[in-house]
Amino acid sequence: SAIQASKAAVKLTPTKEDYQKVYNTIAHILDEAEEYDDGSFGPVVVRLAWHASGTYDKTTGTGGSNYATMRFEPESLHAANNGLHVGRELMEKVKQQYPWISYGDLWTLAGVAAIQEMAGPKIPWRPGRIDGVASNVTPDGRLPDATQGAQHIRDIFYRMGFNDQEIVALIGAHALGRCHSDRSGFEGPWTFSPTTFTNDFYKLLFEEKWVWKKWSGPKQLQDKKTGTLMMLPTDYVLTQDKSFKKYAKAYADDQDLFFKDFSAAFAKLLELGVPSQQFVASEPWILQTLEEQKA
Ligand code: ZEM
Repeated sequence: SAIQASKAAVKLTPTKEDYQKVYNTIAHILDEAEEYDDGSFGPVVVRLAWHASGTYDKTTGTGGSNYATMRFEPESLHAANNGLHVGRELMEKVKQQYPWISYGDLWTLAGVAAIQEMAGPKIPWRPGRIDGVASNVTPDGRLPDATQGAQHIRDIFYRMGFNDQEIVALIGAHALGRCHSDRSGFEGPWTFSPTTFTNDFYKLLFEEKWVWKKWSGPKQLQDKKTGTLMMLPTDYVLTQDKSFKKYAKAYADDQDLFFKDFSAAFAKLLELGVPSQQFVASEPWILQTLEEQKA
């Protein structure tokens, strides 16, 4: 009918329910990993959301997740982003199903879905990012270099507007996933459960004895006991720097505190550089896990 035709032509603003559908599609795709890594695309998608957001510079207001500039060269080719084509290609499938979502919203929502589906805390999230153009790409060097020390970590994360507590909470995401020698040069997982979000990263940092790995690759640490776990030099700094250590110890001792602080810091990270008037909701939403929706 004419009414149906005109209705179809009206471009309706997507609702929270529409984004929950995208979340659900992402959640199912994360699980279709089979032979890939530890059986989940969750960790690489968390890293995609982080690298899409962590380019933010508070002084110039440039970078961040708003324009999804990692779609373009040279940002897609920056060494820090090695391997993230895996996450971007997965999200392309979702984009085809929901062409109305912006890439920035899609990638950050995927990070939220990955954390929540891997048993992590709820991450408040709302849409509003818009797609930018190639001239919006950020310069190389805005993301952290794992070979460096406390000063570098502070330089990078203070530039985004984070404090020491938030820095330590965010790096706890290394409970997830692994390093790949063909991506970063480093090798191995941080924890024994790389597809479950826990505070094990901090526990292991303090409970295990860490020794330098003897190999031809970049300097990294391994646990003395099994030799199967790893820490980056920047991870180990969290036990050496007085201020970082205070928070790392607190998160090792209190998983609830870590979940609460990680959620707040990660939600903040995902909104860096997005002008507040672009957000469609005045407050971020809490989306449900697949498990919760079964009830
Ligand atoms: Zn990471 N990270 N990261 N990180 N990261 C890797 C992997 C993952 C640093 C870093 O150089 C590396 C944060 C902070 C910092 C994740 C999440 C978050 C890898 C291995 C390196 C080298 C890449 C590879 O080889 O595939 C440094 C130096 C950081 C700060 C000082 C923050 C903040 C994160 C999120 C909140 C995740 C989930 C992974 C695992 C990716 C995967 O594919 O398994």
